[in-house]
Amino acid sequence: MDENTIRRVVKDAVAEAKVTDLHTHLYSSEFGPLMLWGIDETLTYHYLIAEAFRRLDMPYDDFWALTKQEQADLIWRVLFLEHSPISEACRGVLTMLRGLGLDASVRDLNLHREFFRRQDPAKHVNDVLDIAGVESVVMTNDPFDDVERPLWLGGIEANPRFKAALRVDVMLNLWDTACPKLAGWGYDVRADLSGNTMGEIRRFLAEWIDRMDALYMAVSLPPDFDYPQGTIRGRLIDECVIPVARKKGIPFALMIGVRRQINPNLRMAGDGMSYACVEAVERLCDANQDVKFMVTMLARENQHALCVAARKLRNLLVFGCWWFLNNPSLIEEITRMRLEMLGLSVIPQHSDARILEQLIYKWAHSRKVIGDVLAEKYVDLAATGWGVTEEEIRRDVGDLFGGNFWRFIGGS
Ligand code: FIX
Ligand code: ZN
Repeated sequence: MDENTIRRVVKDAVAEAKVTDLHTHLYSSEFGPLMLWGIDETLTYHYLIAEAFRRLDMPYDDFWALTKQEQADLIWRVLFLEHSPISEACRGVLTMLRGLGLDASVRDLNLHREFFRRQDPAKHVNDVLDIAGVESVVMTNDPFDDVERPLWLGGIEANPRFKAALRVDVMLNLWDTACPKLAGWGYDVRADLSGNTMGEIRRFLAEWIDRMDALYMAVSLPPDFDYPQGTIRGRLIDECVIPVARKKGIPFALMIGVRRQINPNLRMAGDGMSYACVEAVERLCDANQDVKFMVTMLARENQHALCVAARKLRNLLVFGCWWFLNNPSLIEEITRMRLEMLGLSVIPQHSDARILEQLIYKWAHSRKVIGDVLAEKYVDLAATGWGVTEEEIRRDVGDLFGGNFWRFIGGS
């Protein structure tokens, strides 16, 4: 294949790839109020709230007292009408509208609202996944959430394109909150972790993995996360999460580097980040080589060392350009580095979408960048005399956008 043909083949393969989106905060329509969708939810996404407050001088509480629609109107005004919406999160809203077949040049938000009012949520879910080229998404499922928990206990049957992941943040990061709740649900646990506590937590985790059919367990962690540690979190990881991951044969996903609530006035938009310790990931993966770990880190400065760690530890799967890294310039840099250091044995991206329609823009934008980087790599490869074929390119692209994940977790 000549260079132009390679670029076209890669572009087509990436555009047509059916994605498994391994970390989102989405829910299907069966979850009722947990499913977030539509233009007002999209405009009040926490990425946009953070950006809007840079343009607002109103007291924080006045903003939070507004209805969702009023908040969306305000964000639309300050971020889209009063200044050109060039940030990644703003551009994403417009890519999303265009992807849905709407006129992205329309300035009147009410015209867009009309479209969303006409949609039936259950059908709309599948339509949006199809438009985004997403085969399935993995949710973030929290048994400590008072809205979500009863739905699972009631035997909810979710849209089969929505897979579960058991989120263990409350247990690992807020033990003082988790312990009394577990006790209230009948588990014999104690605040100081004595007695039957560890066995009971293992029972709790195993029961919820079965109930949700969870593909993996997951946690987000602060930058000072270390391993091993004799702290409550350290002990819970060693004596509960890892043994259960081992027994169930499912990975433990760690998302490292978030500093929660550096400005609590911004509520969910108030989280920051910092540089974290890759050596902790290395020690964790080395000490537990029979357990699979999926890791993403929030600091750009951690990405190179994380690649090196993955070169040494085959039970470590590096995934995604998380949150503040989910911007074209950073995805490009990080994807190029990962392909150069780890070949095709990575998962270049996840969406982290919270609002259904974000799948459209997050995947459109990421596909473009990943496709360009990948094409460059195949062109370089062809220049060595190694003949690349369309079949091989499609195989590789399929692995990056889903196959690697399913193989890693031991599925089909
Ligand atoms: O911990 C997480 O899963 C983070 O992705 C979220 O907490 C964060 O708010 C987010 O939506 C980032 O994209
Ligand atoms: Zn997330």
